[in-house]
Amino acid sequence: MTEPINVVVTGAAGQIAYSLLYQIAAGTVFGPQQSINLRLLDIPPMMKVLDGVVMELEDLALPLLREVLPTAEPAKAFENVAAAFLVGAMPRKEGMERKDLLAANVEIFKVQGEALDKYARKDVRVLVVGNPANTNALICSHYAPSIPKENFTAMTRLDQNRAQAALAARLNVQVDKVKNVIIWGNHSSTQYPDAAHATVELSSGVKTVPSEINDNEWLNNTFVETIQKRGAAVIAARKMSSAMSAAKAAGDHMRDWWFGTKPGEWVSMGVVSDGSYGIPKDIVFSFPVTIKDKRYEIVQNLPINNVAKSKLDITSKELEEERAEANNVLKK
Ligand code: NAX
Repeated sequence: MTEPINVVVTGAAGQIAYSLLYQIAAGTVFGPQQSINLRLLDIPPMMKVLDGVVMELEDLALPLLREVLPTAEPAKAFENVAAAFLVGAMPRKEGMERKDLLAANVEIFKVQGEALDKYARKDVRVLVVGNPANTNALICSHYAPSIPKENFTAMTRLDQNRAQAALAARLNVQVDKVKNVIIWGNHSSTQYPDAAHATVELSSGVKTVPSEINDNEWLNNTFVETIQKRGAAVIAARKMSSAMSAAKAAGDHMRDWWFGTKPGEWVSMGVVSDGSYGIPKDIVFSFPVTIKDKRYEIVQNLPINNVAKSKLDITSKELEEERAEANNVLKK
């Protein structure tokens, strides 16, 4: 067993963290040989709830789990962390407009970016889950200039997993037979779930998903809208937002970042745009990436047709607007 690494989860008393912490402690994210010191950050009113989470973590009796530190102080939570799951965020309340939500979150992610800059390892891998995840990741990176901006990512893996599952259901195959579906853009209803490059493994060989489904109307409209609105559908049914599936996706994202993608496969992650596919630079945009040695590369040269191009424009425009609103807040 290797030396423990420090891993921070923010929003640790919340519902996504409740499922995520088990995965981290059980070894499904950082591997079965990697022992973990957990740092649990939440806000002062949640400290009692967090005590209960700590008790349950103890009661898991998992050998990989070493120290567990519940705290409301970013300076302690981010001390020497190798990986950060930034799950905690200000939720949208009734009557709140997007810019109010952004303003509240800009403040949170500024503080956490500064704490990462000061206390975390310089090679820390940061995954932002809390919404608006893409723009929160951008702000966080901005306030942590000593950490490479490539180390800040936003989660669109839940959208990818949803898309993969929807395609597998439509094709009536096991979910892992479908590969390389892409989520482009923002983790919001403007995201573009794109099955154009996806493949499916059938007994007759590997085929492209569009040729097997053979229904452009379904692929361009029904499928896209179903994935865009899936989060809202879960809320309508459960009266709470996705948590179990969000936590699984966060674990998937970090595990692939840590251990790499399989040959011929890519995954979608919100990363700082380098201008690939004509996307404006310096927004956190979800691209297909391959990962090796804990470094990702944006998959290049995928053909983008006019339908796709117009959808990429919509979601990048929204991210530029979010960035402008965040900058306005920061200037005040
Ligand atoms: P909960 O409301 O259950 O938990 C959030 C926790 O964060 C609370 O315990 C709260 O006290 C804490 N928190 C608030 N401000 C904090 C701060 N400054 N520092 C530390 N902790 C703080 O929400 P949950 O369902 O766990 O969702 C968490 C976030 O994930 C939300 O922003 C949600 O919108 C977002 N999601 C993102 C997804 C994605 O794919 N990127 C999908 C699922 C989810 O909707």
